[in-house]
Amino acid sequence: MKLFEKILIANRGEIALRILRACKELNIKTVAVHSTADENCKHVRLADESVCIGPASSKDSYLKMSSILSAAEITGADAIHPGFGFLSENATFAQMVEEHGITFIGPTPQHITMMGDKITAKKTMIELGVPVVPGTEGAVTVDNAIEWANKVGYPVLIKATSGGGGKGMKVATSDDEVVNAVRMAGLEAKANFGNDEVYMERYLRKPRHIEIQVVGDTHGNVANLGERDCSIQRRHQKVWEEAPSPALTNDQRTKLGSIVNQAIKKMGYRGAGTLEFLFEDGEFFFMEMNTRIQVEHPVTEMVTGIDLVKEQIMVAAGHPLSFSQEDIKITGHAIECRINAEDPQTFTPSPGKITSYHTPGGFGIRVDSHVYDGYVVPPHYDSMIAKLIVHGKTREEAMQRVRRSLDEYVIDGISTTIPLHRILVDNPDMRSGDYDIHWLEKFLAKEA
Ligand code: MV4
Repeated sequence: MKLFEKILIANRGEIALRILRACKELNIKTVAVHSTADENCKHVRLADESVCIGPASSKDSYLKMSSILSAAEITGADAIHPGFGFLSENATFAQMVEEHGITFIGPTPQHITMMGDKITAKKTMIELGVPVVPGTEGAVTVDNAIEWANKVGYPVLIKATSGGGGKGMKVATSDDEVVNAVRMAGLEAKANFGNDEVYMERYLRKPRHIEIQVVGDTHGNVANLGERDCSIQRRHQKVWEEAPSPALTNDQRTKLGSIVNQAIKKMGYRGAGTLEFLFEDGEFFFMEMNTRIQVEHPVTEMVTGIDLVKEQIMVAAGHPLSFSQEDIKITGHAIECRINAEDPQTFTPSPGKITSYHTPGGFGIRVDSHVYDGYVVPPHYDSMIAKLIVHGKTREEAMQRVRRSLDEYVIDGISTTIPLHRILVDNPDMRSGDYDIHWLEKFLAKEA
């Protein structure tokens, strides 16, 4: 069966380069689309063709569906890879791409829509036998807030139906607080997502964020590639991710894996996806499903040896998965440090020219980045400029390798979060893997 002739990469930065590399290995031609601020991006230079799709502002370029579709038409691309962020979880875009006779490298618009609505996502998972966070089965309003909260049990967390990423979440600990919390959450949801609907869950106090990577094809084959522990976050931005989770037993992993596989198979899910869970006291609770490739996918690639972006492209072309669940063996340990162009203390963005750049190398090191010596980090986009991913036989070896490679990494001219990672890797809690979703914020508050 044949693959695509030419893929348009509807993204920028390191993930655009990551996708381009997969295309090259599959002998697929590439089209880069870029804003006027990104003509010097590495993937633009390496692509077979490039099209400028608009000014620096994302809403006039990377989010502009008509411009991206025009670029695909003009260059004769037969597929579009959306990467992450931007239009990657926009069902309207996925639909429009397909209506133009172009393949969207991702799930169906129906699956994107279903998982974009967090109430529907939870309902679907309940029906499929996946354990979810206890909570309301539908929307809550100011009128039934107290009644629901007493059924769910305090403390409760109010979340936006169209949300994700923590925007518009409110905790309430009593009847006194809950009505106002629902009102506030609704207002924030309306302002951020244009939809004021909210739902309610039992608030878990000290969970870990553990997510499962899944992939499905159009022939009914599914597999999971194990979990990633993404508990080390600041303001809902992941900072450090690792696989496998230091908190899971093999039994817990296998058991959740088979539940997830069954669910994904029944859904008829196609492409790569991630089920996000909270994990507390040995129990898993489904929160949300992401229908895209994620920033932290490399840690999974390192411990499984599977190229997830190639699999995405293959299954989008109608090929079966290149492996089955029995072929998946988790080998060693992988850690990813997100390197942002930010002040490591204040986290204020630090765009500008990189005056000297030396990446670490050697056994077990992978650097996914689009930047180079002399590159100017534009101020218009996400501040992540590189991902340092290490692999080791054991978690201990991986930690030593993180420290060693951070010490080798030179990025001059701008501030980066490398010094933060240098501190984290030597911290006793991090060394022992003893952390939850609040660990980093508490640590930073102590440091300040
Ligand atoms: C929760 C929770 C505790 N209990 N849900 C934050 C982002 C959004 N996707 C879900 N989030 C949370 N949901 C219940 N029922 C705590 C969080 C949360 C969090 C989750 C993962 C990683 C970091 C976090 C930081 C603060 C709160």
